[in-house]
Amino acid sequence: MRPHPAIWMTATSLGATICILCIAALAGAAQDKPVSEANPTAEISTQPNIILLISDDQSWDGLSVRMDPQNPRSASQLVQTPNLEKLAAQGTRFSNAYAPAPVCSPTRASILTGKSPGQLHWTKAGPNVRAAQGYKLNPPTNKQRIDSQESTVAEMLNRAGYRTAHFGKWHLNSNGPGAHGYDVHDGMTGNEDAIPHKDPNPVDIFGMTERAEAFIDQSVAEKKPFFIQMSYYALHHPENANAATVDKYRQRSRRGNERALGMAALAEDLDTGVGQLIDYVDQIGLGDHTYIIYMSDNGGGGRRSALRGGKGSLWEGGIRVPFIMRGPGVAANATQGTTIVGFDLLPTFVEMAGSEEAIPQGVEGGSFLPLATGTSDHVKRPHDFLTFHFPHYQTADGPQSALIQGDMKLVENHDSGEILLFDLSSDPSESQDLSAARPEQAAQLHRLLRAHLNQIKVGWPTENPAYDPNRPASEGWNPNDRPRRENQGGGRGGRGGRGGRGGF
Ligand SMILES: [Ca+2]
Repeated sequence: MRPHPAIWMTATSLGATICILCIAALAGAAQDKPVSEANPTAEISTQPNIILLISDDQSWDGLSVRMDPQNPRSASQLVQTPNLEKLAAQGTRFSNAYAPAPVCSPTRASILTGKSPGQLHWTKAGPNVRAAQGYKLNPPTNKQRIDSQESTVAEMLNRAGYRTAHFGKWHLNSNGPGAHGYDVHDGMTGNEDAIPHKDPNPVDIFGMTERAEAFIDQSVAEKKPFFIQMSYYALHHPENANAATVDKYRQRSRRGNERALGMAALAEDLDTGVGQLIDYVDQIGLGDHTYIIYMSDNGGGGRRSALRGGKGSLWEGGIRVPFIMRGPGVAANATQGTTIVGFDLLPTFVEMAGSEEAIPQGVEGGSFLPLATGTSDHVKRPHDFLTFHFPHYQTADGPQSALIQGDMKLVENHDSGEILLFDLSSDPSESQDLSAARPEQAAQLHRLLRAHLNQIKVGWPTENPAYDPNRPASEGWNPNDRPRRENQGGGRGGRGGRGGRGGF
């Protein structure tokens, strides 16, 4: 049973009072002032704390929380995530939240800068294909570097007075988190750094929690607001899941293979670690004063997914992700259907911090804080649509671009030249292409997509002069990242490869 929001409010208010009294007692002793006269706001920053929790490769329907309460397929039947159920009861879930990219690093670079991966020219996580590998199109250059002149969200919060930390997977090269505004961090880590962490600390979930708690303690001691980004390695390396959790899922599922059981178990281990951190925040009385946001870096997908496609494609399964937040003024047990995207986080956090600093030029996102607190029904961005650009071969669909405006989504498959149109409000699994029935709308959205991508100067895939349609493309360039032509990842949605499940 989910806790009633009112009960939680009472509990955290009590915790907050106790904590404030503790801090005030210390301060009061120093100032020789009765505790009752101490002003709590003088002891705890008036700026709220922000904790961003990012899971890795977790599907929109990969939690036991329904991301869309009206859609029973929007939650996993197998995985149990009781702490995220609690977070959803305490806060607002966003049913239509998108990762900026269908793969890891581009999403992370986008969150950091507020700009889309297409604009950053960082659109692929793993190695790019080359002309010699025989694909029809050559992908554009993939930068894989954050320019030092980019103003990151951590730098902006830092300048607004925050202590900032990054724990877990960085995966962005560029001299590590310390070079981009994070005061405390784990270094220039990647997926491989999770491998040594096994039961009882699978993929460092609980180690990350401990370091975050220590960072919170230090921030409280320094009387500074904090921003923590928890970039979990989970669900990578499911073989590292705690043995007891795997046993539980072996009992729950008779048909799952070891990898599937490991992933389900690791999702629950992650939920446990997330729950411990949130509980700590509440126990020390910062619950009312801290925004907590949970999302995934890209979709997962799979044969039983409610959405079409998966990681490495711009179908909903690749980019639509779980997204839950709670915090001061955020409605409890609420659902928000307005579309948001990962590059909205920078302007959102800057607004949360009350920063006066101007949003950097080129930022494509807007703050969704007014949406979460019910003071507006839309996100104020430079444009009233979102674009996605993945000009690479990773799944059977090949290079794609997409645009979402309102309920409508347009997908362009560059290899085949197909243009597809979907109404996501009635067809979230993208099973019904409306482009033939609504050619004018498809043409108009396609023009909008192309014009915007040209405006932000994305790299386009180009014709491969060495392409021979009678010779199959080589798939040996990366065993973890090759297209999987055999997959039908879309469930009801039909075609849509699932994409590489390896290191990216
Ligand atoms: Ca990922």
